[in-house]
Amino acid sequence: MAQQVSDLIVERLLEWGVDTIFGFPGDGVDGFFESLRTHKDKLRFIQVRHEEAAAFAAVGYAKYSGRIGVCVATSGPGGIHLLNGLYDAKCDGQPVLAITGHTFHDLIGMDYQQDVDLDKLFMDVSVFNERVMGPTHAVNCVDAAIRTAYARRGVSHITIPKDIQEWPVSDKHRSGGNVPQHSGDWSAPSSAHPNSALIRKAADIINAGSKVAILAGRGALHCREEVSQLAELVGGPVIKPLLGKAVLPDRSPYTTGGIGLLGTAPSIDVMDECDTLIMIGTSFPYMEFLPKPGQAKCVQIEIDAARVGLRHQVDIGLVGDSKAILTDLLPLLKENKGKKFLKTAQENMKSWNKLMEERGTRTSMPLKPQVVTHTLNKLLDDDAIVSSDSGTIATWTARYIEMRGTMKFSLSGSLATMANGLPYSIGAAAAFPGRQVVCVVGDGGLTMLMGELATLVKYKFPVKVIVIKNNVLGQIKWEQMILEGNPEYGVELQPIDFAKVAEACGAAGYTIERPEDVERILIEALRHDGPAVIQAVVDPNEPPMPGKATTKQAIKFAESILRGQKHGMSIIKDIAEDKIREVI
Ligand SMILES: Cc1ncc(C[n+]2csc(CCOP(=O)(O)OP(=O)(O)O)c2C)c(N)n1
Repeated sequence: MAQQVSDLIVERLLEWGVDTIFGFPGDGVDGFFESLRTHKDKLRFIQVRHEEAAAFAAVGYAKYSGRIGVCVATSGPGGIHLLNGLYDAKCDGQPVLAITGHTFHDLIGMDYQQDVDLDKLFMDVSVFNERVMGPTHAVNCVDAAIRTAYARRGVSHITIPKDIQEWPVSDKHRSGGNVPQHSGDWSAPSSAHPNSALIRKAADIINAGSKVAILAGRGALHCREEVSQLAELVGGPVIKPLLGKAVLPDRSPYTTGGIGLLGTAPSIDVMDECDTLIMIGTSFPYMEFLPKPGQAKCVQIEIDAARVGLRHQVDIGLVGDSKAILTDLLPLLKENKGKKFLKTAQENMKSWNKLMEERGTRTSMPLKPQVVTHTLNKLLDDDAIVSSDSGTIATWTARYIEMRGTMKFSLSGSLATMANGLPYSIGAAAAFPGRQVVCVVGDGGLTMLMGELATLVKYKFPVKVIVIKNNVLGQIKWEQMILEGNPEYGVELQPIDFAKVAEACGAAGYTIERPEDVERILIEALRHDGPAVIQAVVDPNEPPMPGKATTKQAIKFAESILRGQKHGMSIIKDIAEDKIREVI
């Protein structure tokens, strides 16, 4: 039975089905933590080592489970630390609730200890953002926060002044208009549905196309069957932006895999040649990889009307749930008999997969990062949950970790932040005990939130952290060279022995240095009954080559070498070797 305001909040969270909350304590949330303590049998608190990780863990939890992720932080600095993770939720449209403390209610604005108006600070990041004013406001705030986070797929924030958290439950100051128990704990799924005339028009456009391309993002993750049927009917290859990597298995005959700099060459060909584009649940940002304006007719299926036409001109926009819309659309589509466009894409994928296999099985030293992810892929369970950080690791993961079975995959999509990979895995392990949880991270990204290795140990989360150790901020090194034409600067990292760090935290630590050891050590580490860090010491000069390098990129690269890029000849040798292997 609720005694204080915080109890009302915790009990309402329980009524909404919240079972886990990630966070870090502080005097600004002492009252709330007392309620967490008295409800600990029903609501699990996962203590992380940095509030940013709490927010990322909540995003990972939301992304993988589809349920709201919840995090808590103290007033002032704790709340400020949450922000990057909350922006990740905002940018990738995930329902996350952040609960923070504020200073005493009657000292707000008086420069008192930790007097940061987090509700003002969080205005941009949140879709719902309120100060809890007392016991009769608390439940209304929780209900509105959770409903809004689900409905608008974003961040809700409630901040509770330190003393109000401990105010006794009472109706004494209830306002006349605030009818007791008027607020409901029910979130309605979106019921928007386009009318049948629009769906007919969309079908006509698709039926008139002879080279149909399908771009299926995170909004299509729940319609694998419908997307496969669509691809089969229209003979259209499916391209998957990274957040939609699990829409289809990577070896499905219908997909050409990823898009963008870390995508595949066959996807580039499909986009270059298509005459019709069907976009499903995607706001993939890099428009230069989409068909050129005027090249293709476009049907966009999208839950958020405001995003229709955001990246590409649209002939018909169908707003609503993609599964429901595809179910209505499929019976109206004519079968493309020859399926020539799809067959060509399938042939191209054979060559691409062969090339990836070549690059992933090199036995030369230094060890190539692709050899690690290529081998890891073969060893993963068919229901593994894999997270990646931003960096060259995203390229190695995108290209080598193949979705199959019920595997799930994510990374920080639109925000593209570093350091999310390990905390996403904490969220995944909390949501899915018993499933294999793995993250592939860079040495730069891991160092940012390395304390979370201790969190894995504390909660016995058997997460396997694969750190691709190149002692450099690899992605930026290559961007400086290939996109800017500059020699690398400010990107070298002081080497760290991550296996020893893991051991110091109480996890297992493994080191891989030679290609011939990769499989054996990965098998041993994956079998380890607990958290483990596997550091793979790799070639820092292995470039994350785009699916098709452009002349401009080659010129910029040459410029960087001429302007003094270190190890220029060794990099050229690596690239030349890759090219030679492509042609022989
Ligand atoms: C928080 C944050 N800071 C900086 C960046 C810019 N950035 C993107 S990738 C990257 C390098 C990542 O290095 P590392 O984790 O070592 O992975 P690698 O690229 O070497 O595989 C940087 C600095 C970012 N995306 N996020």
